[in-house]
Amino acid sequence: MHISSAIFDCSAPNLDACPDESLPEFAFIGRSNVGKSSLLNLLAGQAGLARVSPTPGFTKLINFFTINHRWRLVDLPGYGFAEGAKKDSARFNQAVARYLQQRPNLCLVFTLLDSGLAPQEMDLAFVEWLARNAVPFVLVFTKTDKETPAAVQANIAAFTAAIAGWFQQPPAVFTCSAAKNEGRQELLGVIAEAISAIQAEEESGAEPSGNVPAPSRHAKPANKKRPDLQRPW
Ligand SMILES: Nc1nc2c(ncn2[C@@H]2O[C@H](COP(=O)(O)OP(=O)(O)OP(=O)(O)O)[C@@H](O)[C@H]2O)c(=O)[nH]1
Ligand SMILES: [Mg+2]
Repeated sequence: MHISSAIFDCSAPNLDACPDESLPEFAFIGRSNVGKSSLLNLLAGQAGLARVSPTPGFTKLINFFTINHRWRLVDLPGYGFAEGAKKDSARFNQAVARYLQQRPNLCLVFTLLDSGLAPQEMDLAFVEWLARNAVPFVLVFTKTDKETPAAVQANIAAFTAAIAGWFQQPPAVFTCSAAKNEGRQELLGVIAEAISAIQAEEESGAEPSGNVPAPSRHAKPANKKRPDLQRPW
């Protein structure tokens, strides 16, 4: 897919402040410092679009970027950042949870995991929460340039084994390195496929198949409130 324009839209502190629901959205989530903003920039092809920082907890608002005037990338605040005002951190987490549970035009979530780490409790708990809340997502293992391929594969295998029992159909798995410009085409391909599926759906007027990562939530009415299951983060 060719990216012809990438424009910062707005930053929202909560769901009510998010922009209109007219465009399909692809959101990045994961622990603080895992590389969400860096991956967003890699996909957009614009190094300084989303702010990147070595300081964990840097992205504090829900940031929207419109791509090709047709769809959006959404940079979410990371979870697992303990410092700072507890109250603020809880508020942001609640905003992220509401965005993930209720945003009707959220098409797909890229859940980022550090490829250099064995499965982390918080990531496992977060993926379980996504599964329980029927949020469509894929896994993206980041920073592969920092590890040997064997170590990356071992960490991926351990994580996918740990979550296997929660899914009839396990989530798709990708790897990336923003530092080495790797993974861009594969992930843009996922987005292109999802957008094509939305177009096909709209043209046929048919109900979506509902298989993850099909864009099953696009263009549905905003009545999606599911039971407020306990958030692990
Ligand atoms: N070696 C390497 N470093 C990376 C990569 N991606 C990101 N980083 C570094 O990791 C740090 C965090 O990157 P960000 O993109 O800001 O991470 P984030 O997940 O958006 O962080 P928060 O907004 O704080 O939650 C920065 O110092 C980046 O330069 C990568 O692929 N390889
Ligand atoms: Mg960030």
